[in-house]
Amino acid sequence: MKISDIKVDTFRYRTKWFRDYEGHSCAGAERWTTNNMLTIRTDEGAEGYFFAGPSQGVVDSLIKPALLGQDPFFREKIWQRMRRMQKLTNSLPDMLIAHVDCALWDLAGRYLQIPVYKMIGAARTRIPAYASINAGDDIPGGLSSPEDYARFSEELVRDGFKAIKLHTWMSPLPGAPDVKRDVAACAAVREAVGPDITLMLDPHHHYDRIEALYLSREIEKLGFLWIEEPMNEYSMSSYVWLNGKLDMAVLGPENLEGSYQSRAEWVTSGACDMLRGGTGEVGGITPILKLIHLAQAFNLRMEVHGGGPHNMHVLCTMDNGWFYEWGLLHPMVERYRPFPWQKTLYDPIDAEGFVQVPERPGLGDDIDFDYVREHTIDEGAVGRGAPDVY
Ligand code: XYH
Ligand code: MG
Repeated sequence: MKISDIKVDTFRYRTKWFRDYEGHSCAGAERWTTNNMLTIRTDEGAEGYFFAGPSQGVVDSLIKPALLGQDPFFREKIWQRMRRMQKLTNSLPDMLIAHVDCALWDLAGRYLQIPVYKMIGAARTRIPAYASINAGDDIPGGLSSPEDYARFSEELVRDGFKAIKLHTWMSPLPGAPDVKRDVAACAAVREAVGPDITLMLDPHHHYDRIEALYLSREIEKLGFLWIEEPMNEYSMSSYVWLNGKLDMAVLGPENLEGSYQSRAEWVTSGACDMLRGGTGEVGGITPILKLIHLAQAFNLRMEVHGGGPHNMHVLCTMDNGWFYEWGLLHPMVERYRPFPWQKTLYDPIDAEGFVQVPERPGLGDDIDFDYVREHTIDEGAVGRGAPDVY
């Protein structure tokens, strides 16, 4: 079987999410935006899909020359080929490689009629989820104060969550960031939900060492499980420094480039107690499996960043990570609804706060192909793609 075509459908949908200029997800008035459906097809008619994929221009100029005519089961060969191509182009970041890799896993699972997690080797079918609260804002009734965070956390506990992670106020929001305000939000949430709910913090990502240490020590007193990305992750020695001063776990790196190789350096340098990386940031399912195994070799927990089908499947192949990240969540955006291009919600949480992996073949996304067809627009009108709100 050979890869015979790679296509991108850009389609419109309505959403209450947008991104500020630093890239953070924000809630606001409903508006139109666009998303891409990447389809990889073979000469035998097998197909695999991924959403938020690259534009057709990148596919035509970079992905097609590397993939057309290849056996789609040679995922490792294809992944290493794309990785090598990165050296001489800036149009192929790890996130784009991830989209191609995930579509290839989806294709293989659909062709073999087996869910991806079983194709890899299953460890579990249910995962405890944490509610991942969106970054703060200045919207009354939104996430504009510690009290807002407290009220919203109580709602999330009523929804079934046993664990909650806060993203606090970030630049470019006026007045942000502010470590004291972050601590106030964390204290208000702890007070509201009590001692039995697991709490984590993912604050502004560009604090300096002193701010990061102060914030970490304060939330350590509040019984938080981990601090995530309080400083720029390119400075690994800052994280070695911070980690050496805390009892609480430092989780990272989330957004660092370099996939499993840069993360291996964090592990051997003692920059984190728990490893981080999402299927998207590290370049796909193929490389994240290497990271999960690396973490296992060092007796480390690995907390996968983000939700969605691709992350759910890898989480079900591992026993060295706690949580599925359910988010992002905001009090003014309806919760637990599928995206318009999905017929059913991929990851409903049950009364015990768990999500269950779907048994459909491949990545198991219940795609509404009619919706995509009816809302497809011309290439050239391509926007920034779907917000990362899984
Ligand atoms: O808003 O900066 C942010 C967060 O970083 C968010 O986008 C992201 O999904 C995350 O870090 N989750 O853990
Ligand atoms: Mg994070």
